[in-house]
Amino acid sequence: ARATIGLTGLATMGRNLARNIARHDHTIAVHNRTTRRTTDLVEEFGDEGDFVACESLADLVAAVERPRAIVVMVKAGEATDAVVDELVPLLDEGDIVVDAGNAHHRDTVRRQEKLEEHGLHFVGMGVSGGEEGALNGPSIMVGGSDHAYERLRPVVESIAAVVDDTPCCAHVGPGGAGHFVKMVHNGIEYADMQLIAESYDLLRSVLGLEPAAVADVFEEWNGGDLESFLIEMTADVLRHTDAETGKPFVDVVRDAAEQKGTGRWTVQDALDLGVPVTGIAEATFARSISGHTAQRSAARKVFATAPDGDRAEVDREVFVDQVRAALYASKVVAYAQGFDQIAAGAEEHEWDIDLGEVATIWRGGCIIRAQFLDRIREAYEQEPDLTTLLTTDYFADAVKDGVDAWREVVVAAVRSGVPVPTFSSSLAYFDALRRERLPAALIQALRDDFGAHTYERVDRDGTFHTQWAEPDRREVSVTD
Ligand code: NBP
Repeated sequence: ARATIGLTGLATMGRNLARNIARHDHTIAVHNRTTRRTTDLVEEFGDEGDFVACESLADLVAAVERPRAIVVMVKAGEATDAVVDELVPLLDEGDIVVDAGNAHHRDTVRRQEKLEEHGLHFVGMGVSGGEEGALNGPSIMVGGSDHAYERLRPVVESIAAVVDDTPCCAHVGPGGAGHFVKMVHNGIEYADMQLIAESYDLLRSVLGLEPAAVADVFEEWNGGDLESFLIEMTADVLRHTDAETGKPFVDVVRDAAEQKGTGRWTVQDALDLGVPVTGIAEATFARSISGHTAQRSAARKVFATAPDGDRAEVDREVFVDQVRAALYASKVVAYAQGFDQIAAGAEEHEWDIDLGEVATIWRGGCIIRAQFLDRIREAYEQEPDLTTLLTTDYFADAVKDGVDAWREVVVAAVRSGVPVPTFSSSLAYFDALRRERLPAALIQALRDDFGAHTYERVDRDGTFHTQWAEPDRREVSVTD
């Protein structure tokens, strides 16, 4: 055995991750179910590092130094189970299986428990940054035992993206913590992209700007607080022209967004945890609406003649800046909600996740990398048990400065018939949080009326029920 680490699953992600590992001077044993992928990798990129090509999983296991670390990078779900089941009898006590795919954290916990019975460690490793990140430095979120992380650390730290001399990888916690944090990362990515898409739609539909002009706006925004990989990429994509038709590329792409499921998982998980991640939820539903082509076409037929609303009369320069401020404020809300979910998940599963560290490792490598994350890191460094990011000085100022613009933009969107679900729901969340009294009081009263669900009072402790059906509607205390 001479390899430091083994990796099975050499499709797009696995192949690039293997090359990244080899380029950092670790001997890596590689394997794929279809051997062709293994031989192709070694033929094409063998000179990048020290690869040990293996034809079978047994060969792979035999090639790695003990305690072994075997990375599995296959299609999430059944394929992962199949590979893990095949690996288990080949391994020895103390060996480590690392699932680097996008698994659900509950599956990770299940696999961990199963492997524990065999004296094996199972690590759920979230890898963000897509194909390019896997090759040149992803953001890596590791979940599993301390022992397993110590074994993996030299490899993981060397292949991760680096920001300010800090590798973008961390042992975020035990159990499914790594895959959980990766899941919320993807949820935030949904919200971030939807906010960008709504901003683009507003600039185009309310101001009538062409995609190339919208690209100019995004490029300018990338020089300020909004500076991020996605904003930069938006400018680039909007400037791109379709080679075949000469039209703006964005106009030849079918407007039905796809989803592989991590956004949906995030929202489902948030519902279970009781965390209002409205930004992520609206972004997920917006993709879903876009894909409902039958409903969209039926509605277009019936409502074709309904007025779109009047295109709001706005000053171009003022409106562009208002959209920027609204985008930033909504983004603050979406991230604050995502971090709330991580905090709630950590508490629920007893994972003790350091939120500042999460912000730190998202600064590079991953899709949502942004300057903004430095501010989040600072906020959690100052106050690790922060109730909400929204109220820390920097973010509170951003929201206070932007709130008038935010309202103006939502009004202009509503008036112009442009759907901005994430802008408006983020604003609603902000307004709900800061409201002195919420109409939840009426909901409690109604629940007590139809279902005797009881209520609490603002003026004294205890739980009460009003006898609504009795003529005197007497209030009774139902406290023990
Ligand atoms: P895919 O998700 O397309 O999976 C293809 C790989 O799975 C191939 O190596 C294939 O082997 C193997 N495989 C399958 Br399918 N069924 C198998 C089985 N029963 N036994 C053994 N191997 C099996 O690859 P990917 O796009 O590289 O993604 C890998 C993982 O990384 C996924 O979990 C994905 O969610 C995650 N991820 C992807 C991205 C991204 O940007 N693509 C980003 C972050 C994370 P074969 O060659 O023999 O068919």
